[in-house]
Amino acid sequence: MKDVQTHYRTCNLCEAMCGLEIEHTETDIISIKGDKKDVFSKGHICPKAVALKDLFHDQDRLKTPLKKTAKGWKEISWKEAFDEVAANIKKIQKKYGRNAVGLYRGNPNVHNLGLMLYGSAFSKSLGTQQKYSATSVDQLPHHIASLQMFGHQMMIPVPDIDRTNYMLIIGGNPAVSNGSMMTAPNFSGRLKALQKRGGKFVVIDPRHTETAKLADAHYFINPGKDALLLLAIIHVIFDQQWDNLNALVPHTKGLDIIKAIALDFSPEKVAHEIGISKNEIKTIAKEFAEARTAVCYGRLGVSTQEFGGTCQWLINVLNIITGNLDNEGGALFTLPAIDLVGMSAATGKTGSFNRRQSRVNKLPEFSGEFPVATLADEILTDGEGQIKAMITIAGNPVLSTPNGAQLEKAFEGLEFMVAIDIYLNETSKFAHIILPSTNGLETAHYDLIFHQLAVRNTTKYNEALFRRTHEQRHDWEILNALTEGLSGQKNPAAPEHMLDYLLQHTPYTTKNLSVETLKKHPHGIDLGPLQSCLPKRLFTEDKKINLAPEIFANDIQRLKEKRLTGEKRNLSFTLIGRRQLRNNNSWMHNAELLMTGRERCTLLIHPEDATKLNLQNHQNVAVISHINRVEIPIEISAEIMPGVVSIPHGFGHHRKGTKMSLAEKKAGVSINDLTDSNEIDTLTGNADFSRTVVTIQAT
Ligand SMILES: Nc1nc2c(c(=O)[nH]1)N[C@H]1C(S)=C(S)[C@@H](COP(=O)(O)OP(=O)(O)OC[C@H]3O[C@@H](n4cnc5c(=O)[nH]c(N)nc54)[C@H](O)[C@@H]3O)O[C@H]1N2
Ligand SMILES: Nc1nc2c(c(=O)[nH]1)N[C@H]1C(S)=C(S)[C@@H](COP(=O)(O)OP(=O)(O)OC[C@H]3O[C@@H](n4cnc5c(=O)[nH]c(N)nc54)[C@H](O)[C@@H]3O)O[C@H]1N2
Ligand code: SF4
Ligand SMILES: [Mo]
Repeated sequence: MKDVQTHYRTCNLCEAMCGLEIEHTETDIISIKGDKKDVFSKGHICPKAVALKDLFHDQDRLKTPLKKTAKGWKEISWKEAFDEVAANIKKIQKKYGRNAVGLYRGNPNVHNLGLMLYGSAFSKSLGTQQKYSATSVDQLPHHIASLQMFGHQMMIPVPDIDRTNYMLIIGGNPAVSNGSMMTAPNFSGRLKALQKRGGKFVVIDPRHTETAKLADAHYFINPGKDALLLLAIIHVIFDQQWDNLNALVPHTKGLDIIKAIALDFSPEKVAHEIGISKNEIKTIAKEFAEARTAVCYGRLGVSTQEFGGTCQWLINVLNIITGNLDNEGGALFTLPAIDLVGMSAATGKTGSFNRRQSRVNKLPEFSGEFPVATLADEILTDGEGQIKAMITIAGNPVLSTPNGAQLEKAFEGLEFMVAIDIYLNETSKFAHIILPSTNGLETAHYDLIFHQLAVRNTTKYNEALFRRTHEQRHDWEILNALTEGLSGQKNPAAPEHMLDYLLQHTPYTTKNLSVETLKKHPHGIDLGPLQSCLPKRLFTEDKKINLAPEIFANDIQRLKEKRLTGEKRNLSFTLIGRRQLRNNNSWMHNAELLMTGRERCTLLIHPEDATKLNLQNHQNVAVISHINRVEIPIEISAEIMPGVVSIPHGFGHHRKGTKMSLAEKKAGVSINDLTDSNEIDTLTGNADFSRTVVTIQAT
């Protein structure tokens, strides 16, 4: 028997930061369990963590650079790969200008210390304005609301779930997603504890989700109508004079403006559109206002919709006018050991919005990026500034961004593409060179971003479990080599040294935090519950919270116009997505442990709708949007509201030329072959995944 050791680390898969206890030998994983001593997660894990073993041992995982040739993929040396990438990028930028190279960064970037630390130097070495990321199919509205109201894009209020008396969850399904923009390992356990101490939580969702099943109340809502619901709740609160800003009174402005705006949105006026009765809306408003402490939390379902920006603004407004912002049991701000907000603000960098517009569709820039919904247009539309080469880093936009088929067409025509990715998948297959990095277990881990969003301040660092082989490279080594190839300069420091430097500037000056200290605490160090920090941590110029930023106040006109035009409905359905416990966006469908059991890529449809269309459970149907058509089996369930259907995102692995053998066998279809890249929240540029109209036909 080989030497068995135990390694403790944080799971890098989702935002929950669960501590893991991994038994292993020098080369193999024996078991993966929750780390009961983890100061934050206290032993909680989900099935995905156990699949880290499958990911690690996956035969399809790439380890050496690949080059596309006429005879197929060829393994090449790292030196050859780096040289060739740098030469091609330089050639294209010389010929067409710097903006001819596009960059897309996917979700795992924010879970990866190396990509976080070396990403911006690499991006600078490209010098392009054509930058994109998964932010604009996700949380972009949160950042813009924070930038406008609190003066910093990363000042994201975090629900104080462990102390609140009432939580209103809109468009989030944390029982499955484990929470997002809110790091709270064992989210469901925390919700149950809330109920146990006499509190209540309420869910607003077009589907009776796994979270709704635990809730004290659940209301179906017509997709995309959340801005109206929030305005109606705010209307009732002002109308009944339940508003009370408490300690924030001297630190806010714009109260009269938001009051005047809400005046037009009484429950009587808007309830029929929302699909929640006026009395129910009044009940929600009353419960929220009367609770000793309350917090509203809105996630992906309200961010990726036509008025996503407005929704996130109004959620903050609701928390503020009921005196719950910056208050125990309401929404609080974190103070992480590495205080990215404070550090960036000290150098004058608080974020940016709409400094420039995208070339083709004139969409607003955010933090140096354009909305990814317009990426294909920027590649396919001729003219100065057209993208001729692409770099993707840990992203699979073919499956994860709207109108994936259009993006495939765009990628196909590129002069050069490079993918930094661990798989040959639906996106990386278009690359001329693939640069595969090490796996999560082969790299050191520190959550720079998720400590920033956590419901408690903790800090934790883990070394790599397995040493990389000589043929492999870490993500940070790849970025560093490419940066050097492009700019002649590389970062002399290793990630651990950079981390140490950041820890030296910690606000926890008495804790003696350093990488060395953290190594001695493999279960993490607790830094205490979130605390009130305003007005000290307001970064607006006048040091006031802006309750009615101009861009949002003006957007109300668009909301009103939209209401007047209305929508025609004729045996058509609104298509929404759904997350499943054993998926992680598009990239974990090759893990055996997660792919057992019945078919998961199905179209959920309400029994009444199925009867109307004369459909039987599990039969195949064609789902048709004005963009495309897919075929998929149906699952009849009263869990979804009538008039709405749902397909999980991240499937569609039938495309030719990939190397993910298990995923290909359970291919499913991609919801983003149906979604339209022109359907966006025009204010923020975020993708709108709650407006896709489809018809359904038996096949
Ligand atoms: N219709 C619809 N579309 C959606 C959503 C939805 O709900 N509905 N959700 C959206 C959301 S919230 C998100 S975040 C996006 C995600 O969008 P993306 O980030 O574009 O997609 P992922 O599926 O996360 O792809 C991650 C890629 O990174 C690779 N990878 C994994 N780990 C590593 C690593 O350590 N290093 C490197 N170099 N590569 C790695 C994987 O192989 C995969 O190719 O999808 C969005 N798209
Ligand atoms: N198991 C698993 N966990 C994950 C992921 C995963 O793929 N799988 N992905 C991770 C990522 S990248 C993210 S961003 C988070 C997302 O975390 P969540 O936001 O919690 O994830 P979703 O399950 O997409 O929840 C969105 C909810 O919004 C609902 N919804 C859709 N349209 C509307 C609407 O118009 N109004 C309202 N009120 N609701 C609507 C949907 O029915 C769904 O229940 O999850 C993370 N965790
Ligand atoms: S909930 Fe997220 S962080 Fe926790 S074990 Fe599952 S995938 Fe990992
Ligand atoms: Mo996401």
